[in-house]
Amino acid sequence: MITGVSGQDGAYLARLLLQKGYTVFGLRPRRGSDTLWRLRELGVLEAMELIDGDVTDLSSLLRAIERSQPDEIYNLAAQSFVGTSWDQPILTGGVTGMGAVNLLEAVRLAAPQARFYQASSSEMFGLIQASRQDERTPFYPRSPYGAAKLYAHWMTVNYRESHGLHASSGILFNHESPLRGIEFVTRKVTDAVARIRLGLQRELRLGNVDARRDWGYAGDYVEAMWLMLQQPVGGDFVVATGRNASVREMCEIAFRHAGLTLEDHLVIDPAFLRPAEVDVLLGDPARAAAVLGWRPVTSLETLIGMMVDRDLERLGPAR
Ligand code: G4F
Repeated sequence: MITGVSGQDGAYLARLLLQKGYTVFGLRPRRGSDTLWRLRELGVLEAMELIDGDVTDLSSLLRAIERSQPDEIYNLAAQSFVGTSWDQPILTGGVTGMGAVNLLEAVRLAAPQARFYQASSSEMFGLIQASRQDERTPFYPRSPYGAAKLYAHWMTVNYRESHGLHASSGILFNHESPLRGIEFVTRKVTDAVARIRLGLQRELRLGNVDARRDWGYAGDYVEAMWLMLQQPVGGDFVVATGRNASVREMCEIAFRHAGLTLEDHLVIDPAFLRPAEVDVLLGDPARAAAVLGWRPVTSLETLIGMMVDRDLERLGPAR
């Protein structure tokens, strides 16, 4: 059972589990407009079962567990846009923080044998306390989102230690793909590059282009989630590439891929600056490599190239 199944990671994870022969149930909150396009794009929508429910509603979680009788539960549901979390801190706390606790409580009550995955985030490191962040690095969240994720992370650890749940926390660094939402910087850039290439747009307006992120490919990262639940006991794992780049460098890769020059189009717009910034993230995935045998395979250049190509396809005349 996957919560947040209509998001980027939910779609890739659903595909991975279906390929492995799993029966996949996805929890679907009845909010907003069409959120199923990613599942359609990967061709997995018809192969899985959606259950109406929401991580903010414990009764719906208990019902979903009763319906799906899950062996593995992946909690990917969140208000996951960091920028929005300053405007909606209470909603973010409710969905991203308490939502995880509702699900842990539902698992404890109704499916204590099930294995549980919590989508933790490198945003919890925030104002970094070590130049490379691993499972032992102290946390210092810098956004309401990071603080909510940290609560959910520690509650996952607590349910493992207090109630003996097989509960794991994947501390994933930024991970992107052609299915990334347009509100995140990589997809905003690759969509803009495609529009500029096709003569549909002239400018790309960004905030802090000096921020550095350790960017990987979401398709690689869902493998790590699955591997965590195949271990004899639950644990915490950093999932990252071990290499970072600035937003500006990532933009240069995207523009170069399309035969364009960044300087001709970039406009720095203070409207996209955040009240507090996470300046640098750089993960150390050594434990995931040693224990899970997991390694990232997709470079930033390949990833960004793939995203630009897909956006050109989406927007191009042959659409
Ligand atoms: O793409 P972003 O919005 O991702 P951010 O804030 O790092 O968060 C993502 O990764 C986390 C893992 O570390 C996840 F937990 C979280 O859910 C999400 O997936 O921004 C990346 C960087 C930031 O420093 C931001 O200030 O890009 C900078 N940036 C500069 N201009 C911009 C923009 N970000 C966005 N979204 N839009 C801009 O115009």
